[in-house]
Amino acid sequence: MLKLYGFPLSNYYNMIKIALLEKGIEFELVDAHPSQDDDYLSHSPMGKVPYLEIPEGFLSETNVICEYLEDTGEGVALLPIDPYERAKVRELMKEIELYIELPARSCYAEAFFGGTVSEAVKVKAKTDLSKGIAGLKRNGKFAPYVAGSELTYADFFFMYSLNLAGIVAKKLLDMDIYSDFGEAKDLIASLNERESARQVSADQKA
Ligand SMILES: N[C@@H](CCC(=O)N[C@@H](CS)C(=O)NCC(=O)O)C(=O)O
Repeated sequence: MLKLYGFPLSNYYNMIKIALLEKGIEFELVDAHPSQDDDYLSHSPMGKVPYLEIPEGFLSETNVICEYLEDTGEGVALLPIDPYERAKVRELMKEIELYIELPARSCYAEAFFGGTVSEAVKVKAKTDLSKGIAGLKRNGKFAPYVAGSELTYADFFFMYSLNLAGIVAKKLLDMDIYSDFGEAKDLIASLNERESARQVSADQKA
C-alpha cells in the first residue's frame, strides 16, 4: 500500500492527502517532519515533506507525486484527457505554487511560528503575491473549479495555498487577497465542504 509521509499542518502534504482521498486510492499515513538526516534525505532528497513510498521506492515534490498518481491510472481522474486542457491544469498548479504559495511562505516564520521577517521580505512578498493573485484572476476559470468544470489537482494547490496566503496577507501585508475575488472565496468554501477536505481538516485539528 502507498505510504504518505508528512504531518497534518503541512499544506503540501494535505494536497497529496486530499488527492488520494478523492481518487479513492488506499494509503497509509506516516508521521514525518522535515529533516536533514542522511536516512531521511535518502527518501526525500531535499529533506522536505511530503514524500510518498511506493513499491519501487520513494517520491517527493508534490506536483511530481500528483503526476505519478495520475500516471498509475488508478482511481478517479484528476487531470483532463485532452493534452491542452491537461497542460492548462499544470500551468495553474505551477503558477499557484510559484507566485502565490512561495511569496506567502517567505513570511510564514512571522505569520505562524513566532519569528520575524524583515520589512524588505514583506515588501517583496506583497508585490509578488499581488502579481500572483492578479495572474490567478486572469487564468483561473472558476467554472466552478479553478481549471474549469472538473475537479483537478489545481484545486488542491489552490485551496491549500490560498488559505495560508490569505492569512499571511491579512496579518502582515495589509492586503486582502479575496477583495474583488469572490469566485476564489466561493470555491474555497465549496471545496472545504467536500468529505475529503473535512477529513483533512479533522486530522489537522486533532
Ligand atoms: N517543493 C516542495 C515543497 C514542500 C515543502 O516546502 N514542504 C515544507 C512543509 S509544508 C517543508 O518540508 N519544509 C521544510 C524545509 O523546507 O526544509 C513540494 O512540492 O513538495
